[in-house]
Amino acid sequence: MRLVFSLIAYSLAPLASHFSIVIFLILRGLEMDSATLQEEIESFFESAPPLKDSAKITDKLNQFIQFDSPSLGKGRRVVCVTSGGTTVPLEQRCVRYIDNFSSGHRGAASTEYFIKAGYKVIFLYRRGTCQPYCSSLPEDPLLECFEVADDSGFQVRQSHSEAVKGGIRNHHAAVAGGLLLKLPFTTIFEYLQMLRIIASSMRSLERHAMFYLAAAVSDFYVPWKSMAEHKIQSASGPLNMRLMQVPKMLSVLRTNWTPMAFCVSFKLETDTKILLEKANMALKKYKMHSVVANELLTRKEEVTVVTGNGNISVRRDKTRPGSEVEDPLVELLVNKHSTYIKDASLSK
Ligand code: PAZ
Repeated sequence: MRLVFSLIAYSLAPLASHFSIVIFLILRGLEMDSATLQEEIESFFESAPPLKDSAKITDKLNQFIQFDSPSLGKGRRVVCVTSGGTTVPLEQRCVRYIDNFSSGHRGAASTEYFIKAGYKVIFLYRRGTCQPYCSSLPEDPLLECFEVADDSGFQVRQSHSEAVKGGIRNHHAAVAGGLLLKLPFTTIFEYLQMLRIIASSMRSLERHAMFYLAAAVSDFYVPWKSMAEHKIQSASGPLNMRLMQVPKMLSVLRTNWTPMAFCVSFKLETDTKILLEKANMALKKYKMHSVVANELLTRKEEVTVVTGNGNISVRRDKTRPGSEVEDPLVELLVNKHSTYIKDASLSK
């Protein structure tokens, strides 16, 4: 018997050393990957133009997060909703830029549903995109909603009075009640610097923090230092430009910036054949709690929430006029967030 064991052990020995080499190489590869990512991230932030008013933004965030009126009670949940697309400037004194498509509707509508569900929302949005409580207003609210009453004043047109009153009332209640903080960005540099500041302010909230990352974030950028200062001249012929890859901040957000927060990212594709596969990859690679997969043309009708426990299809309720897919989507994610918070208290 002993001989049999010895023979088995003897024959497995080379295999075991082979396995340990393979495991060693995988771990070493992962270590090097994360070291390279860390370097890329540092170099991105070091070379980015400094964020204007970063001290003011930090103060606003701290006040917003700390403020809880006694009637609201302690332990309120805070979600950071990102919305709209980031731009990539091609010149330092920017005339031309690359843009990422997003109207900001998803972020603005979701913000309203999160506030309804009792969350405080940090709305990190692209300047000029859709805003919460404005969906019933016409495209140019100032010019279309008001009319001159007499020489000394103007008034709301009857046709828009309900939309204007409702929008102003709800927006004021959310801001004055300490439930909504709006922070605008334009470029990829501003967006990522602000996201990092927000994450560090939300760190202390631990599991009560949520990220709902609906913004369309650039994958490629021109590093600030290698960017032309002045407007690029067309007289010199076709333009050759090397774009660097934007380092994937989702994994540092999850593992370093706010490791306890509940993180939901979005994946947009135009080819439905690869959508779920790409969303699954993002779920695993960036350790997201959920990834919302959506296709460009149907994004307002349905989305698929990809989780470690399977996929959930979420659709707009077509029987209700004016219903939005963000309504059941936010409801589902709020429930998942509650389970995530409860799981922690059960394991204590
Ligand atoms: O802003 P919007 O309502 O027009 O569109 C929302 C969206 C498609 C930008 C969003 O749902 C999304 O998928 N954001 C992530 C995009 C990406 O894959 O980078």
